[in-house]
Amino acid sequence: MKIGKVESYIHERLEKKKLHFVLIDPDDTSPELAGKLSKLCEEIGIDAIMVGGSTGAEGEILDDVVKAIKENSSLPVILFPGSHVGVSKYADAIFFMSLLNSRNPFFITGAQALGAFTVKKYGIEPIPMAYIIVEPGETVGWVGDAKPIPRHKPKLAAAYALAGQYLGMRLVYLEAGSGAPEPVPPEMVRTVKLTIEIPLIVGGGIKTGEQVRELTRAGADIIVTGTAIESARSLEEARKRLENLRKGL
Ligand code: 1GP
Repeated sequence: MKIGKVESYIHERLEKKKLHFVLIDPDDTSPELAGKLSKLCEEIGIDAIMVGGSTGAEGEILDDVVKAIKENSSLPVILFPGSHVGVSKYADAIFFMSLLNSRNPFFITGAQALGAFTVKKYGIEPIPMAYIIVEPGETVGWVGDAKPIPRHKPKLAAAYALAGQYLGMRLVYLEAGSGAPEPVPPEMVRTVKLTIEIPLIVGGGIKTGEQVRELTRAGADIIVTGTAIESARSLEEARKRLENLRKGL
């Protein structure tokens, strides 16, 4: 499978710097707000917008949010699906991800099989990604029936990440879960980064520039934040929070 436009864009940018993606969950964000947030993201230098969630991110609700983002910014929109229903024809790419440490085969290969023809029909660029859930895992850990990696067991995370790379996946995503009290431990990020040769994405519970600094220094190539701006009460507050996070890049 050849590398598509969005994946090339990610690689080109990674040659120069660490990246910051913002996650928008259509279940909590109206299309109008998503449009405004995406404009803000582009203004302050966010590299891509991810769209998805564990619950409710499907059908018209998903389509309307993706359309609003596309109308308001030129950033790539990458789907971050909770299952086969998280596909929208308006997106540029999809993290074609497998929850490697799920106990339920549906989240490892089942949803992927159910969604594959939809991705092909719509011509969305698939980017194969190993998705690994770390404690506490939050909603996605529960919904995805994960056996979350214990926070003090970095080698277990590295073993899954390397398995993902050897299975042909081209990105690894370490996920503490949206809204987690603490992000993935930097020590775990360091161990995984030393083990794999593909880009490492880290998300879940990242709230401060200091945490971003620790994680990028430990080896995270791409940082994902969602709640930080989702919970902001105004666009101004969202801007401030994003700018603070970006100081750590
Ligand atoms: C969740 O990693 C992302 O999938 C973002 O998490 O909402 O905690 O930033 P937050």
